[in-house]
Amino acid sequence: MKKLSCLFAFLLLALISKAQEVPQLANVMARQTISLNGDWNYIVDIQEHGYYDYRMKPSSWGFFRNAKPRKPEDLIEYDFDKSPTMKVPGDWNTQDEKLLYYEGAIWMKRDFEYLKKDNKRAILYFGAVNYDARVWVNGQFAGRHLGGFTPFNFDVTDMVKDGKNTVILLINNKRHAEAVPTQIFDWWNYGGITRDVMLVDVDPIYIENYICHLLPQPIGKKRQIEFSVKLNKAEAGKEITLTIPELKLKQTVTTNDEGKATMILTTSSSKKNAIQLWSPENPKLYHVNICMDGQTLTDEIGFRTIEAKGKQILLNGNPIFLKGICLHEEKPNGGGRANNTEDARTLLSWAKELGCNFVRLAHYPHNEYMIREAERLGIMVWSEIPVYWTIAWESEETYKNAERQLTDMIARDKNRANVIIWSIANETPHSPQRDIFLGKLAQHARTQDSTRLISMAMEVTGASNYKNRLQDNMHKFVDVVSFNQYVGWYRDVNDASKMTWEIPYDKPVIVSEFGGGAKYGLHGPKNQRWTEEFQENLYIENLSMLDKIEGLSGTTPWILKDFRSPRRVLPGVQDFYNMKGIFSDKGEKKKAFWIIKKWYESK
Ligand code: GCB
Repeated sequence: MKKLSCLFAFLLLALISKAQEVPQLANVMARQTISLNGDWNYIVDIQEHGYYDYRMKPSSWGFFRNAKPRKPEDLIEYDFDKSPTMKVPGDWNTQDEKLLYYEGAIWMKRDFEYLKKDNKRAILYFGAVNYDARVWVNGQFAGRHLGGFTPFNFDVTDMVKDGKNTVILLINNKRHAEAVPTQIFDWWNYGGITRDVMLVDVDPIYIENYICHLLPQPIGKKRQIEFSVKLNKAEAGKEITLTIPELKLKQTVTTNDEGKATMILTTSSSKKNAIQLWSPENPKLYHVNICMDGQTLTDEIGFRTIEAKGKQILLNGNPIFLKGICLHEEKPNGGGRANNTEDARTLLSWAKELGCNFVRLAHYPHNEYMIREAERLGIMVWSEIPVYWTIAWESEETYKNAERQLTDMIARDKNRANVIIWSIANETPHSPQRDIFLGKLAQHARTQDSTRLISMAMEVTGASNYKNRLQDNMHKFVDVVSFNQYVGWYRDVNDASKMTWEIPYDKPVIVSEFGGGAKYGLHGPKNQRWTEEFQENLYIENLSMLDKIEGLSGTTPWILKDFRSPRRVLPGVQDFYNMKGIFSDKGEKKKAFWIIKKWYESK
C-alpha cells in the first residue's frame, strides 16, 4: 500500500509540471548562467519503450526516473551512467557512426551541481533541440517543445535543489507531415541538443526582452534611438536606465502596468558624439547597458536603417546591392551541425573572400554565434523559418508551430543590426490555403518587428518561349520579392542567354537561389555534368542573364559549401552530399568561386 501511494505521489509529480515554460529570455549570453554543455549520457530508444509501456501508454516507470536498483533483485533495464556520452552542443549523427542515418528517439542525461540562491529564479534554457524535446528535472516533467532551430526555456526554480541535480531529455527527430519543416527537405535531419544548454539565474522580476534601434528620420544633425522593454511580469513602476557611454547617452524610463516601457533617446548634434551607423564597411557596434534594480544587462548594438523604396533596398538611406551567398548551418569536413563562433568565422570568412556583404541563412534560424559573428564582420543577414515545400497548410497546429518559430527567431535576433530580412518561407506550392497561412505569418512578423524587411523565396513557375514571369499572390505581403531559379541545372540547360524575366511588382528583387552541382577536382568539358567546368559555365551564363533583371537588388547563389542531404544518393559523385557548393565540404574552392567573385567585384 505504502509503495503504491509513493508511486502515486511520484506519478503526480512527474505528470503535473511544477515548471513553466516562459517566453524566451533575450540576450541570454549576457546573463548570469551556468553552462550545462559538455558530456551527456545517451540511450538510443528505437521503440520509445523508455516512455511508453507495452500497451503504448505513457509509462510511470519511464527512463526520466533515472532509476537505480536498490536491492540485488531489482530489475532496471537501463542505466544512464553506464551509457555512452556525447558532446552537447552537438548532433548525434556525427558523434556515433551507428547514428549517421538515425531518425527517432534518444534519451540524454546530465548531472549538475547547483546551489539555490535566495530570491532568484532558475531558468533552464536550450538554444535548440531537434526536433521534439520532452524535459525532466530531477524526475519531474518540465515541459515539451517542438521545433529544431529556436530557443526555449522553462522556469525550474521549484524543481532544482542544493547539490546534485539531474536533467533528462527525450528527443525525437522523426519527420512528420504536419511538422515544420515537414517530411521532406533537402538537408540532413541532424538530431539532438544542437545548441547550448544553460541554467540562467534571474531576479523574480527580470527584463525579458527589449529592442533598441535607430529611428529612420534624422532631426537635423541629431538621430533618435528608440528603446522598448518588456518585463516578465506586468509590474508597473520599475525604473530602467539605458546608457550608451560612447554616445554619452543615459536615460531612464518607468514601466507601465503591463510591465512595458518605451523611450526615445536623442543623440547630440556635436560632431564628436555623432553616431556612426552600422554598415558592411563600418560594422560599428556600441556598448549598451540596461540597468534595473542594480542589475545590468549589456549588449553590443549597431544602429542603421533599412528600407525598400520602389525597386531599391536602402541601407542608411543609400541604395545597396546585396552580394550574397546561401549557407546551411553545417561545419566543414562532414562535421555535422555548426554551433560556435569558430565555425561561424570559418564559414563567413569564405563568404567574405567571395566578396559578400550578405548571407542567406537557409532554411531555418541559425545559431546566435553565426548572427553575431556576421554582425561583427559587417555581413547582412536573411534569416528564415523552415516553412519549406509542402507544409500542411490546413492544419491549425502546423500554423501555430510555424508562428511560434517565427516569434522566437525574431525575439532572439531583433537587436542585431545585420539582420535585415525575415523570410517566412521557401519554394511553397501555390494554393488558397497556402496564401492564408503565409499571409498570416507575414502579418505576424510585422507585429513582432516593424523595422525590417519581409521576404520569402518564391518560385517562377515555368517559362514559355523563354519568357519568365514571377506571379505569386504573396507579393502583397512582402517588401522584397525573391525567387529561386535553376536555369542550367534543373531546366533549360544552355538556355540562359535566351531567357527574359518579368517581375511585375514595384519592389526590390533578390534571386535567392541559383546554381548547380560539381565535384571538386572533377574536370572535363563544360557540358559534362558534375565537372567544375559545367558549374563554372552555368554561373557565367546565369550571371549575365541575371544582369538583365530590372530592379535586381541582390543575389544569393546556392550554396557556399557542399552539404549533407539524404536526397543526394548518386554513388561516386554525391554520396549523400548536395554538391552545389562553390566550396567543397573541405573548403576547397571550385572554379565557379572565381566567376562569382569577379562579378561581385563589379557590383
Ligand atoms: C532548392 C531548395 C534547396 C535545395 C536546392 C537544390 O530549390 O530551396 O533547399 O537544396 O533547391 O539543391 O536543389
